[in-house]
Amino acid sequence: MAPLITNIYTADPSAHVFEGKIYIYPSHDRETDIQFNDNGDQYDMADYHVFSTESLDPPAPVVDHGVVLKTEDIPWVSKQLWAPDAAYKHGKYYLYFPARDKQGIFRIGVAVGDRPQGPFVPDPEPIRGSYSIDPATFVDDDGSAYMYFGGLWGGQLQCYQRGNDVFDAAWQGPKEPSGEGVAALGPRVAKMADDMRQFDGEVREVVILAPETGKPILADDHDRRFFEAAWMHKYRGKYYFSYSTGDTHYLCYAIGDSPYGPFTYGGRMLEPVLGWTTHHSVVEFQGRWWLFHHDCELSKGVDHLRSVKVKEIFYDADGKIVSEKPQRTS
Ligand code: FUB
Repeated sequence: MAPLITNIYTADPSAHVFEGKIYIYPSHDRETDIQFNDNGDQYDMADYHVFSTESLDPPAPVVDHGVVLKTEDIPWVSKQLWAPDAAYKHGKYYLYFPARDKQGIFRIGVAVGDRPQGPFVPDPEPIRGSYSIDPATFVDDDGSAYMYFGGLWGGQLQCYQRGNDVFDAAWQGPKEPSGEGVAALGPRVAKMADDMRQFDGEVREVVILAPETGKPILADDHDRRFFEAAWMHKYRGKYYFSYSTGDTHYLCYAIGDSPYGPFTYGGRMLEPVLGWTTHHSVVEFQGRWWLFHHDCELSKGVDHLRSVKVKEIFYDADGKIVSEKPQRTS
């Protein structure tokens, strides 16, 4: 499958349907001399572009709307503009992004625009109470909005085991809890305030249950535990929380009845691709479902130079995500 975007390196695609088109909000990967490490220092991105297309099948040209936000414009940011997302509410578009603050701690910021392609004006401070990486914002049918976030190792989620307000520096780096019977750390969710620029209430931990035990997935279960790259979509009234397993390189999903969870592990959506990271979004467009993701084929395997791709996905009669269109017998 050919990359969708080839004029620059892009990763972590968050796709949305706005104004009848697909808009893609990716990270903008760039060349660097920083060597690969498990803290992710080589992902040294400094700006965001927005892309759009009118059709995925048949494919239409993908328009690069250019730089919509950059490090120098954001007063609180020191470096590393990682995986963004976008949302629409009350006539405004919101670009959410994680970055390191001047103390080197990841926070999540918001920038506001009038059009889906930007430009976006950043708030001068990060969202109060935000931390870690990979924001994914989901606006439910009743207009309530939620942000899912978090990422292990370089993403610093493991630094908050003592509470949302306590950054434990001893856990920095490629570390996470482990041990027999220890539950995996969950991603986080917060309801968004009506202005979409702050959290409305507490940050909660999301629980992902193992179907065979009905208990939280364990920390040592690296094939299924949450690592990073949260996404939420709704299919036939059920909430599908999807994510990357990081060091085992799967994209998985879990299904629940509430945007807060709990979610029960449902399976894999994508097997490992070329490159260490895997990250995605799921969107319905023109009556079909699409998985946006990235790999390193265009850069011939350079981990920090990724390219966005898209493939169609399907649901079977039980609501499981499958990669081939199920045969209908009736
Ligand atoms: O692009 C930088 C980081 O790599 C993202 O925040 C993670 O999800 C992983 O894709």
